[in-house]
Amino acid sequence: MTWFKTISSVNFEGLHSNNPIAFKIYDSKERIDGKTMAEHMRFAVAYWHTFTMDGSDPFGKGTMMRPWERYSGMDLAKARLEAAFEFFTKLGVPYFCFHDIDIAPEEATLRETNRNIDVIVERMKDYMKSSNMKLLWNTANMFTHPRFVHGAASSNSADIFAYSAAKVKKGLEVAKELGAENYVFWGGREGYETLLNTNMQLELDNLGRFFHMAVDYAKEISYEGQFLIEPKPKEPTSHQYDFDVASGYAFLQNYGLEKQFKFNVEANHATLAGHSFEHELRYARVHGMLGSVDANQGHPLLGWDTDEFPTDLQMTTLAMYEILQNGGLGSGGLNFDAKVRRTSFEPEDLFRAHIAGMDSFAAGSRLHIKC
Ligand code: XLS
Ligand code: CA
Ligand code: CA
Repeated sequence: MTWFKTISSVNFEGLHSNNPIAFKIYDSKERIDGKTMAEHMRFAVAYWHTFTMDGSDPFGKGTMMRPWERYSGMDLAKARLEAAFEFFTKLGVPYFCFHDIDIAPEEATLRETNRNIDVIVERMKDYMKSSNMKLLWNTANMFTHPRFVHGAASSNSADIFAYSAAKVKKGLEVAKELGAENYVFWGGREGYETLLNTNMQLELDNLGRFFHMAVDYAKEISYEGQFLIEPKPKEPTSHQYDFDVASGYAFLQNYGLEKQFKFNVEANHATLAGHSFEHELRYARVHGMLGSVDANQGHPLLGWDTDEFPTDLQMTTLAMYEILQNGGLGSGGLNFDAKVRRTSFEPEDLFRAHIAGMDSFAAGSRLHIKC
């Protein structure tokens, strides 16, 4: 089935073009400094924001009725997968990223959920082969289900620690199966609301143990992708343990994990921490810890995680300076952890938003590479 009927493919047309469904600056094949633009940027689409979210916010229901949502359960997962690969191919990005339960429905037991994941992963492998798409990273969602109310690895329940470990075990197997170039840990609910009911020492020790278990299991199954921690200072908890790159780096050193991990730096999380995006990138870079980037932006007037598509050219320019000084992102890339606003409910808006983000980063890099 064709899901995006009004779009054929997005091409580079240059600055003179008035076509909203065309790149004005990003030319994937243009070679600059020995690399194509596609190789410099390594763009990735985030499965969750682009294919699973419906535009709901704390004040209102979803506004986006995606055509694949006429299905449910595994039929929905299969339709969404087909739509996703059509989108990737038409947009012309080389990578994508997902959480386990973005791609397959969660069931009452982990065994059943994993069975669903296996079915989708098998299909995904075929789509990846025929489209040449690659997986930048996958991760486990350990924050949506009520069982994660007190966190996952830092939960006060041993059962939840074990459940989370089993989810990551599966995630690493999927990463190996699909050749994921990185595996991401974003802290989810690893944090606290008040110290009065929190054993911080134990929670941090458990987090450290959890990461060591993941590293050991990757070794056991010969998964060689790069482990990444994605810092965020707050939201959902008031105090997230991976506050920013500096505190995350101190944590990794304290638990003897600094050689196994790098950072996935998100622009909006930098803003929430009271830093600039380029500060977080620089801090990671000068410590040899810059692994990948969640390329979005926060709203300058709002204090929460708005995950907007990046269109601030000053920000993309300063970010690309850090990335180029770093010699590129290695196995990392620029992942659009960004969502269209709830007023942009037409499927075509997904293309417009990604084009704006890709052109903005291309503009940011051009300034440095050309001069
Ligand atoms: C949430 C995070 C999340 C991670 C992946 O704020 O940005 O989306 O990137 O779990
Ligand atoms: Ca975010
Ligand atoms: Ca993110």
